[in-house]
Amino acid sequence: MVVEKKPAICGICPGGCAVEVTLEDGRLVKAEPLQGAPYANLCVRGRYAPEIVYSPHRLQTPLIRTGERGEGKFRIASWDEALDLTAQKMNEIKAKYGPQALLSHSGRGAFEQSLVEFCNSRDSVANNLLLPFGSPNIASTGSLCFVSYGILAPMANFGLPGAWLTPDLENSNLIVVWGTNPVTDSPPIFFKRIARAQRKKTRVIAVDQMRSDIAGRADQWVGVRSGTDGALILGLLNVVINEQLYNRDFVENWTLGFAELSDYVRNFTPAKVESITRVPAATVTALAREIANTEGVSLRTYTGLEYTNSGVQNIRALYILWALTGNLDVPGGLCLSAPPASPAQREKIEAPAGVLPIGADKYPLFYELTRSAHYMEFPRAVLEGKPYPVKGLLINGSSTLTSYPQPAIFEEAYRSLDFMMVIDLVMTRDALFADVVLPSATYYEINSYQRYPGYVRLRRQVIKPVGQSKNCFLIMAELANRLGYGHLYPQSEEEVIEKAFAGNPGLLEALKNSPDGVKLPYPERRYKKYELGLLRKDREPGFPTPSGKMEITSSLMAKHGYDALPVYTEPAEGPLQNPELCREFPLVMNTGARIQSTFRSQHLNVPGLVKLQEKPQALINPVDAAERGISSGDRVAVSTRRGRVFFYADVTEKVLPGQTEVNMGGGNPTQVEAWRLANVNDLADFSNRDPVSGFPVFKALLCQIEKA
Ligand SMILES: Nc1nc2c(c(=O)[nH]1)N[C@H]1C(S)=C(S)[C@@H](COP(=O)(O)OP(=O)(O)OC[C@H]3O[C@@H](n4cnc5c(=O)[nH]c(N)nc54)[C@H](O)[C@@H]3O)O[C@H]1N2
Ligand SMILES: Nc1nc2c(c(=O)[nH]1)N[C@H]1C(S)=C(S)[C@@H](COP(=O)(O)OP(=O)(O)OC[C@H]3O[C@@H](n4cnc5c(=O)[nH]c(N)nc54)[C@H](O)[C@@H]3O)O[C@H]1N2
Ligand code: SF4
Ligand SMILES: [Mo]
Repeated sequence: MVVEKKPAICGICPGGCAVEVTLEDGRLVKAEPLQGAPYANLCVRGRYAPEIVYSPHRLQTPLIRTGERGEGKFRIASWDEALDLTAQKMNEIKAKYGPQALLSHSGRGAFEQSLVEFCNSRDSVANNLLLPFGSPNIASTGSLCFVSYGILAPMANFGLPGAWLTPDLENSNLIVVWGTNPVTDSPPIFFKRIARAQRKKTRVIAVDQMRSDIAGRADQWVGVRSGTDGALILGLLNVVINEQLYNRDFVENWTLGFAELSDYVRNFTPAKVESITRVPAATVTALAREIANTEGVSLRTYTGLEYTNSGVQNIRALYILWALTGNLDVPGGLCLSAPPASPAQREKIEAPAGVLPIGADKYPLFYELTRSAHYMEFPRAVLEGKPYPVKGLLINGSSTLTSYPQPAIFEEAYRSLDFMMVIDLVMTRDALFADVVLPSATYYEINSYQRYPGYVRLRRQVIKPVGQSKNCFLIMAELANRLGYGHLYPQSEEEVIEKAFAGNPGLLEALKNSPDGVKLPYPERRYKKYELGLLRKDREPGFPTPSGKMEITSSLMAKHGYDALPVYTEPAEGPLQNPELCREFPLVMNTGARIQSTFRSQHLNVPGLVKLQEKPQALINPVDAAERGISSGDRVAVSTRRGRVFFYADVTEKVLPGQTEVNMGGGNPTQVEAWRLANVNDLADFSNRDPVSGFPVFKALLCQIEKA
């Protein structure tokens, strides 16, 4: 047996951790962290790489549907036949209904670096393949992830995307982690940095609806009712303004709308905030004082605040709190830094003129800033022909029927399509509805590259593609070829790499000779860039907003008819708005806080990982469990107005009394039974959305839990 060990990049998710792999006769048997290398990590999923890449559930060949949609009957096809059929059906739809009748959706399986750099639209993570075809309808998981916190809120406040906002954790005197659990980030870079700061005795506060991993490790956990962070933040602002703890110079010189904000927050007294958020009034006051009086407070937030009725506004309020307390772009604070530009040489791909993507009418700010279609509007387009009919769908690396609310509505749309194609590693529920299913290789099976902050590596193929699977970049490029515009995309892995470093050929040479990667010069950190003219294109001081100020009253929001102030809206389905409903469904329901062993719907068929948590859980406080005669491990029915799904109880003080956290990810056909039958999104609400982002309210709903 030939045993070989070599450095590699983990191929399980786009995190790009540096690993050392062991191969036995060319077969991957082990992945370990690459000792001493930058970005050496190995999360629990990465450790099970061999089981994941050689899973018996991997798709081996292209498939063409022979049964009814959803039935799961397919025949094996050749790549030529499957791709020819796809191109033919796309052209048929174009001839009959126009190119805009085709829509694409890309997801968490499609974030590999080369795809991101060559196939994504400039403004979002949506794949741009359909733009040259003539359709503006490129959608992605941006319709329910990242865009609120990463684009809409920071653009409205600062005129800058969230990629610019980087917490200066190393120099902080206080780190606040709000609505994110960096322990499950992939790779866990923020967690490592926070843990390092904790070893240096930096204080950490976590604001979370439950005692998450990071809250458990923090000095203080502020437990909040899901979806009410907006009220809490306005309460903190109330204290900061009343006690004049804000940074006067920043307010006077760099903000728009401070007077209106002062007026608005007057109602959010600590006592009132307690009644809304469950955070004791004394904690509200103390937290406000601590954030305002500590020099250098950094903030890390992510998805926890995105899924409530005023998600975008709440996140805006949070960033405003940081700026007003003097913690924006100062040592140890929330800094503003331009992400490094990519030297990749990609063709210019423009959106077709004259036709807007679906969703642009309902979510105009989302459209203006992402230039992509809103997938929450897909069922309306297919089933009602509004704003115009959509007849064809291409999905790459996404499991929409486990990730979108009320999947039955999406299934009905999929049944009504003229054509549907899915590219994935495994047979997803989506794929059951597709006419053509194409097998993707994992990132362990491809050649590419990975960029990190201050560092870059080549991704070298570790094993040959499993079965007939292919690099999904090349699948896209080949499809473009058949549609007559292959010249817009690199057509081989060599060409991908060549073009990725076209702006810096010396770097490519260096990379070829250094399997552990190359360190890049890292720009020196400069603070208060708004004073130095480093934020605006015209080099004038200020922010790149229409007023040049940080806009507390946002002109971008106002332009599209939204409140200019970061106003709080009570969850549409919550105990205060719906006391009637609350009698039947008394528990505040949160869904989808990450667990270590899965990545959204993925890996729930990998024995080693499933063993870590065999069943999908509903977390319930001992007080609520006792009232219902529920013990840990019991099978329980979780019901909402929309439906009833069975989970397994975890009785724990990690959740507050009256609240529950329900696992997300179940519902796919290849998963182990307990998970396959537990799609939490059957309980979510398709119509209940944040009107600015269009994101579903996944984390502020009402439910009942009963022993099954
Ligand atoms: N109720 C509730 N719903 C939620 C959430 C929640 O918190 N609560 N979270 C939301 C969030 S943040 C997100 S991002 C979405 C998840 O959005 P999705 O994109 O649907 O996420 P996954 O379930 O990870 O699906 C990714 C798919 O890509 C496939 N895949 C993996 N690697 C590759 C590859 O290399 N190539 C190809 N072609 N495919 C690959 C996987 O097999 C899997 O089927 O769910 C959202 N839904
Ligand atoms: N292992 C693993 N890693 C993943 C993923 C995965 O599925 N598994 N998913 C990936 C994806 S798609 C994404 S988008 C990122 C997301 O990364 P994160 O945003 O860090 O996601 P979570 O780990 O769920 O952390 C969100 C936290 O917000 C809390 N929360 C929920 N609702 C509220 C609320 O209303 N208020 C407050 N204050 N807190 C709230 C939850 O309890 C949870 O602790 O993670 C990525 N990394
Ligand atoms: S975070 Fe992603 S890239 Fe890193 S070890 Fe885990 S699965 Fe692999
Ligand atoms: Mo996500």
